[in-house]
Amino acid sequence: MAIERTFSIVKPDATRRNLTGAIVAKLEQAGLRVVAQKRIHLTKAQAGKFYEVHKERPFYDELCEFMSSEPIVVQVLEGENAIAKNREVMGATNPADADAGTIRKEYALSIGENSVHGSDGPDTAKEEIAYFFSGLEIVG
Ligand code: RTP
Ligand code: MG
Repeated sequence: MAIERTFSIVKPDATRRNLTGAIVAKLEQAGLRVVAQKRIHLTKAQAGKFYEVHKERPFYDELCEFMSSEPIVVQVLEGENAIAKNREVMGATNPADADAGTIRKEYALSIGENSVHGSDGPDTAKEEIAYFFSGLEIVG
């Protein structure tokens, strides 16, 4: 199995409730390694660019407001099968549908304020990592 990298965000609902450490612990326990990490506060325009793929969806404006409302923690995770593994630990988008033990089941407040983001494939992982980190900031 190849070692992969994926992009992860601890969203504002989680940073606000002081859950960053608890969420990172779950990712680490699943075998993912944090190889880059920083705390930032996005502008609405920066959030809009990140979520551009959703710009026609009814929740787009609300999502961009939310993601720029308070600081977030952005990170690069590395490990075997990291993209799928991260999505597995995160759980379903809607916490009501998420499996027991997943981050969203334990911590998410709603389908919108759902505590974490994770890349959904190799191409988006690469793009999203490059949007937030320079090569020098990623230390494997
Ligand atoms: P993410 O991109 O954040 O990792 O989440 P995801 O793949 O599980 O979900 P996606 O369909 O890509 O949606 C991106 C984010 O938009 C918000 N959302 N709100 N109000 C709604 O119906 C709704 N649906 C999605 C969530 O914050 C979701 O994570
Ligand atoms: Mg997504």
